[in-house]
Amino acid sequence: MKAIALGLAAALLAGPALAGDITVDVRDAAGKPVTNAVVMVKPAGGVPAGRPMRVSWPMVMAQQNIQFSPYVLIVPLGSSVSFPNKDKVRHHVYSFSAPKTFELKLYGKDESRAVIFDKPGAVSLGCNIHDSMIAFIYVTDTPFAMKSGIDGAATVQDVPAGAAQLSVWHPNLKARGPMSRPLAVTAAAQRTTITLDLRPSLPR
Ligand SMILES: [Cu+2]
Repeated sequence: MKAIALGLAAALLAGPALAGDITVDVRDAAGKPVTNAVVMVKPAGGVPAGRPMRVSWPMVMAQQNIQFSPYVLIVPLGSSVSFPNKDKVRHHVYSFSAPKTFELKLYGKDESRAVIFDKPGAVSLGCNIHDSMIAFIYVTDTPFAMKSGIDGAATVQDVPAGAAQLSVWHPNLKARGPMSRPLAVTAAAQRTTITLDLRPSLPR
C-alpha cells in the first residue's frame, strides 16, 4: 500500500502533469448560444510556472468600416495591443474602464498606436467621433481562456487536473463582473454548460 502511494506520488511529481480539455457551452436564459463570451479557467493551485497563454489570434484591435474589429479581444495580462486605423477617416479611441484608462487622440489612415494592458478585467472601448463604435478588450490573468464562437462553444485546452474556478464574462452580462462557479478538472475531456443572465443586445 505504501509502495503504491509512493509510486503515485512520484508519478504526480515526475510524469507529465495530468491535464484535460474543457469545452463550455455558453447559453442565454432562453437557451440560445452566446457568442463573444470570454471563458476562463483558473486552477485553485495557481497557474503552473512557465505556462504562457497560447494565443492563436493577433493582439490587434483594428478600426475598419467605422467599426472596431474584433468586437471582443482576449489578451494575456501585460500584452501590448496595436490599434491600426484602416479607414480613410480619423478615429479617436478611448477607454474609461478601471483596468485601463487611455486615450488615443485623432489619428488617420494606416497609422497605428499601441497600448499595454497591465491589469486584469474588462476594458470597454469607444471612439469620440463615432458613437456607434463599441468593442471590448478582456485582459486575463489565466492562460486558460478562450472566446465562444457563433455556436456558443469555447474549448480551453490542457488545464491541470484538480479544483478550479470557471468564470465567464460577456459584454451584455447584467452582473458587473464575470459569472463564476467551481469546476473539478479531470484528465479526460469534459463538457459543461453555463447560462448567463444578459441584457438585451445593444444596437451596434
Ligand atoms: Cu471613430
